[in-house]
Amino acid sequence: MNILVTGGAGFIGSNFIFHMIKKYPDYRIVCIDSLTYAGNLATLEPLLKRRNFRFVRASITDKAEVDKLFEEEKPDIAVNFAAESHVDRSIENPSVFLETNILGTQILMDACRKYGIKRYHQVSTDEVYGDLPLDRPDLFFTEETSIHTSSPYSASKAGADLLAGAYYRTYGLPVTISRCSNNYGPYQFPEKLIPLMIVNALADKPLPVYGKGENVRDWLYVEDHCIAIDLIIHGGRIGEIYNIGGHNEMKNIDIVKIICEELKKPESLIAYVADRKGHDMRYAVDPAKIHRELGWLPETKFEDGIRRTIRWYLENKSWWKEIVSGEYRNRYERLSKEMKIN
Ligand code: NAD
Ligand code: TDX
Repeated sequence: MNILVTGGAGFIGSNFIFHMIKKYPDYRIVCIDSLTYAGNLATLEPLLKRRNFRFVRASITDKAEVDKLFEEEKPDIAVNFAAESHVDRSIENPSVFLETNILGTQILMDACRKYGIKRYHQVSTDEVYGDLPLDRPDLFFTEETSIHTSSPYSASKAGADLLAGAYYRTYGLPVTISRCSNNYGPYQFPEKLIPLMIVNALADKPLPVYGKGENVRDWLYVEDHCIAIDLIIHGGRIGEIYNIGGHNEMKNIDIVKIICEELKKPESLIAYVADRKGHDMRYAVDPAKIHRELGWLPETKFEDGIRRTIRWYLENKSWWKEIVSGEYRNRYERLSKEMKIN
C-alpha cells in the first residue's frame, strides 16, 4: 500500500505518519509538504533515511509538482491534511487560506482522478458547522448539521468539503471526509491554545485569554484522531462524512488554569485580551456514526492526555525553542544538503 500524506510536517499529519509507520511497517508513506511557517522538518527528521518513506517539499497548489508526484508514486490512498489551519491568521489574511484549502484540494483531487486512486480522504473540521449556544448542552454537531461557517478558515474548509462531495457525485471519485474537533498533543505549533499557553507559562510570559475565556471546545488527543482516520481510510464507506470528537467539552479558561497548575505557575499570568472577531462559542461533536460503523471510541482521557502533552513539551524544548527563535526555517536547506531528500 502506498499512502500519500499531504501536510505531514505539521501537527496532525506528522502524528498520523508516526502512527501509520508503527502500525503498518510495510506501507510506503510519501509526504508532500510545502513547509510553510507551520511545517517543521525536524519532526520528520528521524524518518528521512527510511527506505519506505519519502518527503517531497512542494505545494499542493502546484499542479505540475503534484502531477509529477502522482506519476512517480501512483498512490493507492491520499490523505489531505495540508491546510492553513489557524483561525486568527485567516482573519488577518484570508487569501492563502482559499488558495491552499480550496484550490489545493481541487488540484489534489484532479490528480487523483487523472492517475486513479482507491480513496481520497479529506481531513476536515467541526468548525464547518459553526457554533452551538452555551445554554443548550443537549445540542451536538451530527453529520446532518448544516454548514454554517464563521471564519475565513472554516469557510475555506467548508468549500473544500463541498468540492470533495461534488467530485464524488460528479466524477465518482472515491472520497471520504472526516470532521474532527480540537486536537492537542505533541508537535502542535505553539500558536494554538494549548501549546501557546505551555510555552508562555514556561517563560513566565502572559497567557492571553480571548474575551472571558468561556468559549467551549471539545478536545481530542491527536493519537485518537489518527486512529479514527486510519479506520476510515481502511473501512469507511465511500461518499460518507464521519464526525470525530471526544465528548470532552471544556472552557478555555479551565484549560489554561489546568496548565498553570500542572506547571506550578501562578494564575496571575493569565491576561484577558480582546476577543477574537466572530469567535465561535461552543463546539461539541456527536461521534455516534464512526462508533457505530467503525467501532471508534476515544482512548485517551483528557487528564492523561494533557499531562502527556505537557511532559512532551518539557522533554522536547529544543523542538519548540527552534520555532520560537525561527531557526527551524533553515532545517530543510541543511537537511537537503546532508541527506538526499525529494
Ligand atoms: P498545521 O498547521 O499544524 O499543519 C499544516 C501543514 O500543512 C504544515 O506542515 C504546512 O507546512 C502544510 N501546508 C500548508 N500549506 C500547504 C500547501 N499549500 N502545500 C503543502 N503543504 C502545505 O495543521 P494541523 O493542526 O496539523 O491540521 C491538519 C489538518 O487537520 C488541517 O486540514 C486542519 O484543517 C485539520 N484539523 C485540525 C484540527 C486541529 O485541532 N488542529 C482539528 C480538526 C481538523
Ligand atoms: O491565544 C489564544 N487565546 C485564546 O483564548 C489562542 C491562540 C486561542 N484562544 C481561544 C480561541 C478558541 O476559543 O482558545 C480556543 C482554541 O483556539 P485555537 O487553538 O486557535 O483553536 P480553534 O480556533 O478552536 O481551532 C482549532 O480547532 C479546529 C484548530 O486551530 C483548527 O485548525 C481546527 O479546525
